[in-house]
Amino acid sequence: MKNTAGFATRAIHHAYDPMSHEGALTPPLHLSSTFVFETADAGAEMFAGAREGHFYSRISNPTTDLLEQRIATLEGAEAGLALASGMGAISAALWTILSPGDELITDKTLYGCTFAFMRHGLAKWGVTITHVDMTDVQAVSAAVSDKTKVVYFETPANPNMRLVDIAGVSEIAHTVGAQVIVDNTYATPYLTQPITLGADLVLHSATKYLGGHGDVVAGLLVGRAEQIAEIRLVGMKDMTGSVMAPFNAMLILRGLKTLALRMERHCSTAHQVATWLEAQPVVSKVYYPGLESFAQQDIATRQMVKPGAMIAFEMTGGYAMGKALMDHLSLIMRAVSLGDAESLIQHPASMTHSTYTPQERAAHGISEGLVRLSIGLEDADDIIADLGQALVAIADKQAAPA
Ligand code: 4LM
Repeated sequence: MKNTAGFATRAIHHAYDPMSHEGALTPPLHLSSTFVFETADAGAEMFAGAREGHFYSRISNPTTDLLEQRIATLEGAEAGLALASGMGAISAALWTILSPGDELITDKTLYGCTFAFMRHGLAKWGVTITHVDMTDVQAVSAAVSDKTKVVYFETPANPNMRLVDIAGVSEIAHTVGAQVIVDNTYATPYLTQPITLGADLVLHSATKYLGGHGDVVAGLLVGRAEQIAEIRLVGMKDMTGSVMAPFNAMLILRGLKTLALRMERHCSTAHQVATWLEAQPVVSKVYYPGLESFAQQDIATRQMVKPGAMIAFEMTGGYAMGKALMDHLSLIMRAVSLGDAESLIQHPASMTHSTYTPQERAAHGISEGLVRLSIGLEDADDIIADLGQALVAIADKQAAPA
């Protein structure tokens, strides 16, 4: 298969020839933890990096290797690395790159555990963490200096859907020699490929859309081959041991085969639900990059093929109303995580972003009343009907005499 094949074709076929595997259509699952050396010298050469091949599954494994090649081609990167979780990818990469005294500049909005890892983890080891509003490229320009080693952000950002101009911020970061790391979990490579826009490293919580079925926790990282090799041997092998299990790699390889199809459906349903939500009088604000009302629509059209399937919204009755809505839903599941076939709803301030203090949430633009909705693969009419019946139930309760 040619490397110029389309996204869906590469997601299904890239780097695998059944005829080299007894004709098996589906890539075999290699559970072996260790691999036999042909001779003692061959083993020594592998340890010295002078000979290619697998020798221990904390370093590499044929099943995870195939997944690493697939995610690299889908992101337009030289190489990929499979890790135990999204947090494993983040910590392995940052611990490899940063040293005490370095500065990491990051956006104000980050997934709660990423924020906690930086604030309570990296800072403890002498790394300066500077939060900047990266929706403002000028603010990034004013913040970077020769101490800045890494510029890190999510786009769209979890949970409030703020977008960061990947090309603009990358250009600024590179003027001071800093590396740009983008968490592409919300967009997936189907919608945005940050490497092609100037980013140096791209990571995923593969737990989400890439796996796609809510049955695996996993992380992926892509970038230049030399740097990925360093993160494999330092951040993954020695510092964190955050290795993806081969079985999980197989589940993600299966998920990737339908990524293009699923994203098309996720996006078209999300557009319908966001439009419906915006028309409800008790919904005061909807954050979805596909809506005319979305403040950064220009960036969305520039760097996203479609606006994705994550929606955040606020209600006129604040969190009390949001909670009542969540408790009256029957199809949409109350759960954290995202990107699954099932639509999921959660409250960032008390759940995924409870790692921030209330003061930090206020300073970082994460409002207490925000509700987050991950649109699944159910029929759009059924998702809307579930939200509609919950709104009616809340209104009935409010109208009922005490
Ligand atoms: C959630 N998120 O939001 P692992 N990067 C982003 C994420 O949303 C997450 C991670 C990294 C949620 C989990 C409960 C943008 C996770 C971390 O969970 O370590 O695979 O990924 O609901």
